This record gives sequence, C-alpha cells and structure tokens, in this order.
Amino acid sequence: MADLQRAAELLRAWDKILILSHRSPDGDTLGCASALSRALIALGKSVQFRCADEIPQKFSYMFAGISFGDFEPEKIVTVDVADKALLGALEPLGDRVDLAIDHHAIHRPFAKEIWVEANAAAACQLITRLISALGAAITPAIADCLYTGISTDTGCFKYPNATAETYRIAADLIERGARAADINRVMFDTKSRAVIELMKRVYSDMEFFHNDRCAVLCLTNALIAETGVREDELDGTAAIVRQVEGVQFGLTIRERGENEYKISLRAAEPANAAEVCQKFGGGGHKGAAGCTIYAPLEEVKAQIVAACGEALNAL
Ligand SMILES: [Mn+2]
Repeated sequence: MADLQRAAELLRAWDKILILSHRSPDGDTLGCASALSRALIALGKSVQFRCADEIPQKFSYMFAGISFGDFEPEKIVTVDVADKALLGALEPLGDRVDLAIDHHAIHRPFAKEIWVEANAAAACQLITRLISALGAAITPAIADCLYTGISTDTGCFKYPNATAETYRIAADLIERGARAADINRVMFDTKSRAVIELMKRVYSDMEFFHNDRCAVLCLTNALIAETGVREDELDGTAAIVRQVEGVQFGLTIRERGENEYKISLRAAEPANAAEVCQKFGGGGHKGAAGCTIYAPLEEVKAQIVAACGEALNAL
C-alpha cells in the first residue's frame, strides 16, 4: 500500500500521464482529475484526462483552460475509482493502471500502486495534500476544483464523513481562493426547470406504507421523458424520501428497462437497508443500499414494500 510520500515520489518521476475518472462522474472524481492535471502541468508534465461518460455541465468549469497534451500515455492514474468496473467503457485500461488514489473502504485493488485512505471524506482531500507534497501551488482554480469535490462528497458538509480534518482542508482551500458560496449555490441550490417539474410530480405521487414508516417514489422513463430531466440531474432524488420525518425506509424505484427496476433504499437507524436489498441479490451499507428487481412496476413495489414491512416488524 502506497502513501502520500510514495504517491508524490512516483508522480515526480513520471511524465506523459493519463488521469482517469469513474463513470457517471461526480464532483469528487472530477475535482481530483482537474486539480491534479493543473498541478502536474504546472510542474511541466504532459497530462491527459479521460472519463467514460460526459461531464455534467455544472462541473465543466473545472476543466476550463487546461492544456491537455497529445501523446501516447506512459503512466495511468485513477482518482476516486473504487473498482475497475467503475471505469465504465474505459474498463480495458483498468489492468494498466499504475497508481490508484481513492478513499473508498470497499476499494477493490486493480492498480500496481494503491493509495487509499478510507477515513477521508473525499478523494479531493488526498489530492489537496498530494499537490502540496509535490511542491505545486494550490492556485485559486485548483482550490475551486478541490473544494467542489469535498463539498459534493459530504453533501455540503452535512454527512457524518465530514470530520474536523475535512473542515480544516476546506478552510485552507477557501484561504487559497476557493469560491465556497458560489460553488455551493451551483452544486446544491440551483435546479433546472425540468428538475422542478419532476419534483412537482414526484412529491404529488409519493406513497406511504406501514404507518408512514416507509416512503416510496417511482421514477419511470415516461416521467423522465415528460419532464425532460437529464440523467445526471437525478442524483438528488434518493434524498427526498429520507427527508420525511418518521420514515425508516425511503425507497426510490427507477425504471431501467422493460420489467427492470433499480431500487435505491435509504434507511434511518436502527433500520438496515443492506439487509433488505440482500434479499433481492443487492447490497450496500446499513444506511444506503440498492438492488434490481425484474417484474412489472406494481409487483416490484409490492415485493420491496413487503420486505421493508418485515424488516420493520423485526425491529
Ligand atoms: Mn469520492
């Protein structure tokens, strides 16, 4: 297992570096990639960046003005990638990764060198320290990228993963020019008209079961098409059912294909989301888990709601 010093030593020696983000890219993986790219280029290195999926528009500012090189990569670095399958269409590159920098406790090793710190709230915390160890400046543009990753991975510093260390690093980034208020407004308080239309429908269609201890919302392809909401705008929807006071299980049912529904389950203590999803071949954590059920929607809903009811009765 590599550490900060080892990662810095490797990157100091390397050139012609390809940085990879995970599929369905979020603020953390993109914040890492853009900040590290900027720092390595400032150190005189040639850098490229790739991601299997398109960069959501709200993150595209991170890459403005970066001059990526045109070369055959000699070294590959992944950032915030817990498993090579998460490279999506770039998975074939997964066996050629020289250094993986990650913060997932469930990291499944695929790289030659691995630097994982599972207690870090965001991989951007690691990249912040790495850039300093490399002796590169944390410019205001780099500070913006890193702050965005930390803020988005902590739900705007609201999740339990935001530690005193997280706040210290964020404070340091603000001192170096990160535009915290502007970034948080764009990341958390700005919604497209399409999302508001979706929310109107989702709130009015939300259903409650088991004495209001289980809340369900359904995202059908028809609803998504009617409202025109983009895939990357759906991240926040799983949080809605969790906001309802007294709800122990919050379910979001997302249509994936014909008779194929992906369930995102959120649980409040002492309920266990992973236990329920395991019954359907899925998994996850106590507080958040997922599974896929192959059946018509009404049947899917009945099955998962019944499983939640059993779990509630056993509490
Ligand atoms: Mn992350």
